Amino acid sequence: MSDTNVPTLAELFGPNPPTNWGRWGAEDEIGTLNYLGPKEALKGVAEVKTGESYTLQIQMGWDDERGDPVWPGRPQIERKNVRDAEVWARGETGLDPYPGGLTDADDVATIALQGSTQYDALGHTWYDDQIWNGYDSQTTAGALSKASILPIAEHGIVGRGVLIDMARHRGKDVLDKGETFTHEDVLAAAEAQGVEIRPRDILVIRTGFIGSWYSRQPEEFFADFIEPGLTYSRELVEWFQSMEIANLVTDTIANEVTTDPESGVLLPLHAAFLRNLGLLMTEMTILDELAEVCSADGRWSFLYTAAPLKVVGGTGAPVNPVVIR
Ligand code: UVW
Repeated sequence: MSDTNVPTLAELFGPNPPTNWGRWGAEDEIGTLNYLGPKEALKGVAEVKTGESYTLQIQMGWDDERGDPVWPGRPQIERKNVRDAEVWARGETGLDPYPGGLTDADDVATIALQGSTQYDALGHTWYDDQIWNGYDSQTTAGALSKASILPIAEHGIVGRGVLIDMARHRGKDVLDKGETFTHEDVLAAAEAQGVEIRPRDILVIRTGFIGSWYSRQPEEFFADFIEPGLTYSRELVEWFQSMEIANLVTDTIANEVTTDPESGVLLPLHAAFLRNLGLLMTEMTILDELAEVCSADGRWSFLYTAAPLKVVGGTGAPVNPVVIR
């Protein structure tokens, strides 16, 4: 026990926690993405019936005053034009006019790579000095030399996605702050929706929380900050492992209830999933429109594709997943 009476992650998980270390070799950096090959891509394609497509990324730089719903302490995106009609007119581009008269607008942005809809690198979070697959946590210093977002981005993510609308299942637009659910709740919601969660699926879970950012005041959204989400248990981690779930996608900033209500540990599933299972995590998607159309025709499975940016050494990367139904 630490002096706060909150157990360490190792204490919480107990002896021999579920792990996939070594499963894909000592050099692996993509974890459960190994589950997604051509066969799984075709299982996703088989779900396409009408060809409609939906994007799951939130807008970057939605509102200058309120900003985007980033994890407390992370900076907002700062985007600014370096060339546009006015800059050209003032002669401040530092360039000669382009031969032929072409004129352009150009901009630069400073962004937190974890500050929008994003894939986490497997080396993003750890405990006890080891990241995914047993690599030393010192490999994260300066830039991730192991288990960065790059190999995930080089691979891309394509497979059968299934949406579980936990908010709708509980008769709400948005789950409450700190409201938890388990894999058994997910299975019950799937049954109620009439959809099967299959091995190697990309599991997409809607809470309504990110969507609610756009109609709530930031002070209220972040007050006593605790998101709704999955809550840790060994059985839950074993279920994800035995189902070979390839990717967990949610519409919350951190994919799980922020603080485990029983132990007080912050984000234990980040440790159990990213570090121990090598399970891909995708955060801050917006799922409200997708949930509406799935609910309207009762089809909750689809082709899911995503291509996070190829950031060398990155702890994560922004992404705009595309779902095709
Ligand atoms: C933290 O890193 C705290 O959370 P996330 O993975 O949601 O970015």
